[in-house]
Amino acid sequence: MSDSFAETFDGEPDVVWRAPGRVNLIGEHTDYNDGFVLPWALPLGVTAALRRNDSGIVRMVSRQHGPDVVEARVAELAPGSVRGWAGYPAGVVWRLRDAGLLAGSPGFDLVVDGDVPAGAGLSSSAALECVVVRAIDDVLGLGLSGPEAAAHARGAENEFVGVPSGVMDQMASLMCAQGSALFLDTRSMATRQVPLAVEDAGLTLLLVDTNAPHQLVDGEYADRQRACAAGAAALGVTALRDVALAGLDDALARIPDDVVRRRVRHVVTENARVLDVVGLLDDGRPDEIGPLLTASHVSLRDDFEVTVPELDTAVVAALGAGALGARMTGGGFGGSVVILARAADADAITAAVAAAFATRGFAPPRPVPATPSAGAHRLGGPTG
Ligand code: GAF
Repeated sequence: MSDSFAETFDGEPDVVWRAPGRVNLIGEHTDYNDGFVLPWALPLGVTAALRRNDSGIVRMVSRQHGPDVVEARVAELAPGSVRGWAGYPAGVVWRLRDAGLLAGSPGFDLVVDGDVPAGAGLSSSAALECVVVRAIDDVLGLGLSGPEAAAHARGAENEFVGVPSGVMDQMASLMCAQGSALFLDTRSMATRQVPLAVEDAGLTLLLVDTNAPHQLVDGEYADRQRACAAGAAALGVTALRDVALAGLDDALARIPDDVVRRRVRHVVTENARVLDVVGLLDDGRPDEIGPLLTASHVSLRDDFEVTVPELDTAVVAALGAGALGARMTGGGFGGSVVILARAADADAITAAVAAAFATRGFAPPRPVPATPSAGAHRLGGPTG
């Protein structure tokens, strides 16, 4: 990274950071309902080389979108003022500026390089936001906590770029630890690392990008947020997190709108499934979580209606080839599936998914490396 930085800007970066993409094991569309999530960090991510300059200008280059340098005056940043990939780092700078954290009006020279496939539901944008937050935090000595850094990264995405989301992806990118999933309570922001030692049980977790084109993602996501808010309002609770599974039938009977009722049912049952999966992993029984993963997919398909034929086909094909459980992961409307399998069945399952896609005339699916990896970390200073 120092080489590409020097090619563009002359000299060395002050710091080099890396932040990963994520895959969510379970807990989908729960994070904007004050609920529970259980993501882990991918070995894929975004690396950023950053140097403070004192020009008051942020200069940004992406190895995936180069060679043009995108420039913006820090003082003039406003939502929508920088578009495309550079909107994410510019949004982070805007957010930190508005929080009063950029005293002395610094600017930054930034080179980013990423390998998280875009549009695969694996949080390439969160990785980009988070690596920039951490690099600036480091250079300026801000001392941001994980949740503070995540709030700034999410703020950049929601308010500057204008894409709605919860906080799961940013927390995962910042706070996951190697070998573990991150159990996050998005209400209290309490976190706990849950070891994902599935290999010890002869199991493996597969990740497959369906390559399905995203459709209407932003509008549909915001629509789901509105339905959940309507459900909470109808039930007189702060968030759907407050609806207990034991009282779900009574709660559903008080919601007149069928669509809102089904959205509520997904969120309440999904939160319970996360807790059950965490309990089984804590007990050393990872071979028993499969049915919960599959139940999550069915709920996302039938009640939350965020799957597409490619996601459903991948899940059915994986289960038909012996997977213990399978589900879509991320926001849906395309993206990836996560599959729990016996290690010995992995190749047959991957082949079965590919064959099912060929039969349906879908673009070939793509296996993605998914070893549980470290959250955001510093790679180095001038020599990094
Ligand atoms: C997307 C969002 F960015 C997350 O916050 C989360 O809501 C997820 O969809 C669904 O669980 O990745």
